[in-house]
Amino acid sequence: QLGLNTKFFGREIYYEESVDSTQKIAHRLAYEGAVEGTIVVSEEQRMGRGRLGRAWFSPIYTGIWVSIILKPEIAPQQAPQLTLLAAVSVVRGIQKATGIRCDIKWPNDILINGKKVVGILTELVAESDRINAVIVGIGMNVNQEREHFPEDLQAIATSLAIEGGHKWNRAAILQAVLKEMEDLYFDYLKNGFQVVKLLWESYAVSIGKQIKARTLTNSITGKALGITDEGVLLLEDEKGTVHRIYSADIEINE
Ligand code: BT5
Repeated sequence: QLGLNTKFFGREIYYEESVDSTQKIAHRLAYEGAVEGTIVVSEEQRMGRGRLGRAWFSPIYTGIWVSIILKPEIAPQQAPQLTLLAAVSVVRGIQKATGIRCDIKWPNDILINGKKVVGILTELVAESDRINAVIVGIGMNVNQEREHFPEDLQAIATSLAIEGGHKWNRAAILQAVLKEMEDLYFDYLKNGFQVVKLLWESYAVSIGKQIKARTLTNSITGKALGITDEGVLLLEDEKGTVHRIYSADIEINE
């Protein structure tokens, strides 16, 4: 019913009206042995989640709340690459479907005019050092008006309708994003991370800028040099020391 033009992504589709979180369902399906490319889409999430236990606002009929089950043969430390791959796919899919150009802020934010329009959450299903599945969750604000967002989000969040001036066909955007992601994913499995890395760098707004990275334990200010082949952010502080940032929230200062 989503009219997908992909071969593998969406081979199995779980389409729901309302769920706690599509991630939660995808985890269960992965545990039960779901095939690669299985997707879970819901019209609403009652407990949509972001990173580090944060909430993801997922109101009914206005967004695209989707989780994709992947089964790449990669090491756990390569998993951040899939977040970047998803980000590139989202930017390209949105551009194809709507003509709207988005930026990427490391690691998982998609922005338009500095406001967040898409969030990506990559979670692993792993046993000891082996990955059984990677669940990529994508939350896209499509048809919300500004007043649909809770007050605390109005200053930092936006939607494609707000930016584009009219509502969009959500299925068409999902199709475009999944098509980009499938193509890029199979290229990645075959040829490695380089193509994704180059594309990612071309959409990234944080690279070369002064940023502040807040990790769970501390905060480091410096210049974002780029990303490594594993998708780790390299940050050079005032003393010239280069830090490898695996997970953080980034504030761009310049
Ligand atoms: C993310 O987390 O950006 C990952 C969001 C992933 C959502 C998808 S939807 C499908 C799948 N199922 C789920 O349950 N989750 C995934 P993070 O970087 O931690 O950002 C979370 C922060 O973004 C919140 O603390 C808010 O400040 C802000 N936020 C919450 N909802 C938002 C929204 N709809 N639009 C923009 N910003 C939002």
